[in-house]
Amino acid sequence: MKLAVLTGLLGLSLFHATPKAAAPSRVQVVAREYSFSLSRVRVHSGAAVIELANFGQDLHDLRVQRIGAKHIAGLGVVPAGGRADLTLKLAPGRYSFWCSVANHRQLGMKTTLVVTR
Ligand SMILES: [Cu+2]
Repeated sequence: MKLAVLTGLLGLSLFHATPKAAAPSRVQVVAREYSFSLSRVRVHSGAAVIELANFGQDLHDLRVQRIGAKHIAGLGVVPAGGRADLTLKLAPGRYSFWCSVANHRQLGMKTTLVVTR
């Protein structure tokens, strides 16, 4: 019983010690044939919502990889005129963004986002 009370108090104090989470950064990626343009090229680390907006006429998708890391995050194909959101927790670094449909990356659908502390 005493332990439960202590744990409860500890939980409460930890909860109060946690700073209020900042609103996620938002970055829009506009896809066209064949380019990717970012609404901003630099964001602070932490939660981010990446929106892929397909302003083109073909299907496009989004792949995101921190340069030097193995993991690749992404969104499936978005049709012409469509949008989709990808929520990520970004660590400081440089991130490659590209479209993995056919040879779109080679055609120019790629860009880089810089994440600062
Ligand atoms: Cu594409």
